[in-house]
Amino acid sequence: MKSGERELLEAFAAGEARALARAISWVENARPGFERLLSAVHDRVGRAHRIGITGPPGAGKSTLIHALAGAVRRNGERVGVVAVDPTSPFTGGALLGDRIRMTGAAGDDGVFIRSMASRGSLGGLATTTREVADLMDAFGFERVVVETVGVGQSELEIAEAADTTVVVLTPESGDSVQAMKAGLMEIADIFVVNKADRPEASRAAAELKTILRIREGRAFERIPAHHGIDLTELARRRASKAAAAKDAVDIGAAGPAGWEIPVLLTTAQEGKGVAELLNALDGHQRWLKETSELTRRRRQRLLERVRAVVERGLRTRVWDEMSGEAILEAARPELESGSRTPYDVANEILNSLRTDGARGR
Ligand SMILES: Nc1nc2c(ncn2[C@@H]2O[C@H](COP(=O)(O)OP(=O)(O)OP(=O)(O)O)[C@@H](O)[C@H]2O)c(=O)[nH]1
Ligand SMILES: [Mg+2]
Repeated sequence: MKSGERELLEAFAAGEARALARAISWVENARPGFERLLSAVHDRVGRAHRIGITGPPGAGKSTLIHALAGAVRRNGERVGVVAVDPTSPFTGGALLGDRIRMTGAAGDDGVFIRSMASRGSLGGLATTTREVADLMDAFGFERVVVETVGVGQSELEIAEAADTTVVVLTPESGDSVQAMKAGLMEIADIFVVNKADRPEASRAAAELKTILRIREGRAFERIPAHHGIDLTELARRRASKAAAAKDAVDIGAAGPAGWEIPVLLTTAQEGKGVAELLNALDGHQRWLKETSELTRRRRQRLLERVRAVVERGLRTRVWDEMSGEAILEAARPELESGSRTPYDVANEILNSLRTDGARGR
């Protein structure tokens, strides 16, 4: 380990917020040694309650997280927030300083908010976001909240990596239908209908409850995927929950220790319903622990992480460290004239990985 890394780790272990910010940048930019850093803090990961907050653009996720962070702070807990910036796909070049923000009362280092550019992440956005959440967890925050817009595969992956996933909708007509299409029904542990100050909020919540009931009832069927999102695993997860669901008569599934997905109403702007949300979050965390679902989810995530890091490593080796780009460049004329196929060239690149590897890189 290099001396810079050791220094950073010491400051990190001492709880210096600046060290956390630096560690996050290190990981986000995949600077040399970032995986050593993550490895070094790994034994401190796993204490935080990881909360994913997702939903359509403008649903009030950030406002809600702000209010939630306040409530968490009043309980004496500290909270880290990772916001995956959806609205500006070209913020990859934004100054890092702009993307670090400490909020809360003056001098309150119990809330740490970090936003991430949603494009251009070297090792894949989902993995990097999880690693940033790991850092916050290892740093000692009791709650780590990840905000993502609920559209697209990688956003779903991010939300799925939480212990507890909250899907935030609004009373707008069609929100729940959209959520269903986007695969949000399968990942939600808690539903929130925000903007409850608007008319139709109760109606929207009731509608959502009806949809949930219908879906729970046929949770064992394959649910057709939209937008190329693979719902198989999600459906399996939902099915295991349904199998354990408490209210057998109500949703047509049996089992003792189930989690009934609550549908809550909030007015994030006014902080209304936030205490109830925190309650539901605590309830879900308890349920996770009591049913050893937490252990199951975390075990699965460990395997996923190994696979993701291997894939990232391979990508880096082929394209950055080895001759992948050079071979591709050399093959370009033949590729363009049609005398070689993409598969042929790809094979050459893959074979070079083998020979380079054999040379003991
Ligand atoms: N009427 C009403 N407006 C709200 C409420 N909560 C948030 N808003 C407003 O809704 C808008 C979007 O809020 P955000 O918190 O930025 O929503 P978001 O889901 O984080 O948005 P993105 O991150 O861009 O997807 C803002 O203008 C908020 O002030 C609420 O409870 N009632
Ligand atoms: Mg937001």
